[in-house]
Amino acid sequence: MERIRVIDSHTGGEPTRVIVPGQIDLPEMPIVEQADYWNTHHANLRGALCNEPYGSDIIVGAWLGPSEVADYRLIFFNNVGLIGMCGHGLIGVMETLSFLGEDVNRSVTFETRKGVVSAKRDAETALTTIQNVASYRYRKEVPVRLATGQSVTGDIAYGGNWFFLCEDHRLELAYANIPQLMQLSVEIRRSLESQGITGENGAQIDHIELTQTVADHHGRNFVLCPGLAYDRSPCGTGTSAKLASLAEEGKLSPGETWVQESITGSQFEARYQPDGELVIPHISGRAFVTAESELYFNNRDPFHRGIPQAENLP
Ligand code: PYC
Repeated sequence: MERIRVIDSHTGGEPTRVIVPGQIDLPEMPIVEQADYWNTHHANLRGALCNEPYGSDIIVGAWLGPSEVADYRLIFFNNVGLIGMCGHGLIGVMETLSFLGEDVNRSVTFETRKGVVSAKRDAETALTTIQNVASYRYRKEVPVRLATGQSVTGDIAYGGNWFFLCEDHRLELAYANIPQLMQLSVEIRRSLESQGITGENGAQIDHIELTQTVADHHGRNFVLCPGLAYDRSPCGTGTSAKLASLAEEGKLSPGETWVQESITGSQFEARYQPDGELVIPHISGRAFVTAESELYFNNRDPFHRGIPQAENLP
């Protein structure tokens, strides 16, 4: 029977499941190829870690390994495949490394598929601040027609993943409205695909971020993730995309704090420093370890590879 040790945490309500390092060796190759190898050769295990009955489709998984350019190599994944960068996940990884006895009260570097990022966890406050990949707004106020007849507009921005940031959705971003928010976000994503609206170089926009201003320098969001679960946290890469849009609009200056609140009420504090046309996001949040487990995969169990999720949009 195969056994895998994992540490679970949540960041602002959104779970991260870290495979305890050293259990799964991947062939030495550049990170993009190595991540593809993990995604294809270990697809069953990836699915089991992020699907019922072992977990659920809201889990973001993390594999850590050796890197030649950073302290760790870090591959993020979920129930339907790989995730480029993951802000809440990086905060969860830092909390997990601290739990495992690593010194993370220093700048720790991680090689991700989208570039090298870094993070530091303050030992006194347990607050982790990440420095994300360079982020930017690609297109402003792009109109999208929905099958329902409604039209919405949104900015297309990159924050380690591609986002469509929509403010004119006409829904209240309230927990009670999650079914309607889900329906609209899925509809927007489907429409982006059918109308061929993409990120730069044809990149798929696989995150939809509905936004709402709460107060000066304070916004709320609802983020639909690639596996069609919504982010319980304020979404680190989505917050980075938002910072890029705000910076382009001249609504947030370098070093000023933006409070990004999630649909569950959890918050990140975010700032940026300019880098030419791009912004370098700094995002602070807290994670908590929820479990240290050994998962048993008994091949006589018909669900030992999880209950598969639909790979495509419904
Ligand atoms: O925090 O960047 C994030 C994220 C991406 C998908 C889920 N969370």
